[in-house]
Amino acid sequence: TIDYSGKIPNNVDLDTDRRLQRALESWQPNFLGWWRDLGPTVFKENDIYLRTAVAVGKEGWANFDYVRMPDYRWGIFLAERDGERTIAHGQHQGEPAWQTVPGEYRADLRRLIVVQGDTEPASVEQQRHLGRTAPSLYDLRNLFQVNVEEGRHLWAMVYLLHAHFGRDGRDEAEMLLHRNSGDDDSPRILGAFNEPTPDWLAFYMFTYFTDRDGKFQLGTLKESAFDPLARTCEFMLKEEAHHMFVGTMGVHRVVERTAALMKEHDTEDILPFGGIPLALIQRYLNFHFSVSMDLFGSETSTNAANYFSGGVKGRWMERRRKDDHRLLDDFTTVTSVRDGAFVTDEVPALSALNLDLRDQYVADCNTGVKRWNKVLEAAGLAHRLYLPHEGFNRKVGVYSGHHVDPHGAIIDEAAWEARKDGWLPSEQDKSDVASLMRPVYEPGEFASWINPPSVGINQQPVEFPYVRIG
Ligand code: BYC
Ligand code: FE
Ligand code: FE
Ligand code: FE
Repeated sequence: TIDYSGKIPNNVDLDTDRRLQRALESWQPNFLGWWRDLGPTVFKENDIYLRTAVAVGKEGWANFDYVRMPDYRWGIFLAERDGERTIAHGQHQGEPAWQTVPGEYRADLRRLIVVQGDTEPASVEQQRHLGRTAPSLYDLRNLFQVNVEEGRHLWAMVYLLHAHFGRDGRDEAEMLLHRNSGDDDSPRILGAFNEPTPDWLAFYMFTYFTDRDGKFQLGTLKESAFDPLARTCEFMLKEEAHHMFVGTMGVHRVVERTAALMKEHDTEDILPFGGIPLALIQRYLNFHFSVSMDLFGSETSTNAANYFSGGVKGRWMERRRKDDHRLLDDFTTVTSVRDGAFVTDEVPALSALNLDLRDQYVADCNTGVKRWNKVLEAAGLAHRLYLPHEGFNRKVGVYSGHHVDPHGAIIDEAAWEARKDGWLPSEQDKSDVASLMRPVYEPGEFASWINPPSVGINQQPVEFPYVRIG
């Protein structure tokens, strides 16, 4: 269970380490200042129906109640320690998991924790204006739930930096609040986290595709030989499940509404009837999928090989894999573009672990697309959504520097420039979506472009006042 008696809720016995406690307590006001300045711009004083972690076990870890966001109890929650845990992969396979950071892996671990930590506040910054235009109180509450949990994920990484990386760790923790999404001078580290999230369609796509990168990266860090990191990520993944839900069901409800309007008016052009056209949804999907694919790094990466061999990062579902978990003699194939054509090369499996993870991610992304297409099918429509080709709109890895259309045709610069507005959200698309983004803040009412959910949060009715207005 979690100790809520001190300034910082935790289940790591923070009160037994005064130095660490003081260091974190002096970082806390910086965090709160950042939340005030760069967190949600509206509803700062309202009661929001939020869940807070009360324990980390399988059953009943969350408590739901009204809370004002600045009073949210952000804290440090690690999954329970398994004293027997051994390292599952790499050259230290079978050895006990590390409770402290080995000097040899200090730089790698610090880098991974910093990159992970950087994404969490970035997403809060990206989403800070969305409270002005939510399609319902239910959705507004879900936005804020995601925001406070991303804030807590920052705490999770800051704890590791303070507890295990000394002076450097404290400096890195400061920098996590200093870099800001889209900032000209000190932007966030990874590309997708400097893109704006201007509207609610972008928000659902972001939580579907970009939070899902989080799910998969956390899944690999959950396998880390560094046990405190593994345990932190294990608990973060429980919170992450709700972020996946927000994305999957958000897009689902938009598609339901779109399908209904297409049938009712017998046209694809449903914008005049207050709906989001399917072709526009596809362009948003194309964008968010492709920038999220970039988050996996290069297909072949010596960083990734070293992380795996050293033990600092595993693979998705490492312990369920049926190989030797060392991969020293294994090969795999990587596709790239050469002389205007796709080619496939054999490479050491160790070098292609970013691709291994990305392929798992793509398979998972497809589950939602199938689900959304069932909505279209049930409505008797022939249209379908799809994931664009893996080479489409890529800035990182083997496809960067080439142009591939969503269907997988390699095209030249001129063709790309001429046609990209049909594949990616255009300025017109963004202003069309913006024109629909009017707040709907009566309990149980929903904007014209989205269906209500079938059930509410925590068994409350859909018309429950999830945010108390006025
Ligand atoms: N943008 O060797 P490579 C989440 C850099 S999301 C800019 O292929 P590696 C969340 C790379 O840093 C999960 N730069 O890279 C979601 C490297 O730079 P250096 C976040 C990029 O290391 C929603 C160089 O290019 N967690 O939690 O194999 C809301 C060479 O690349 C990008 C993690 O990412 C990019 N997209 O793989 C809230 C886990 N991609 O070293 C939260 C930790 C690559 O040459 N991170 N570069 O200066 C990692 O495991 C790895 O750093 C990466 C990159 C997978 C990101
Ligand atoms: Fe997160
Ligand atoms: Fe998330
Ligand atoms: Fe070693």
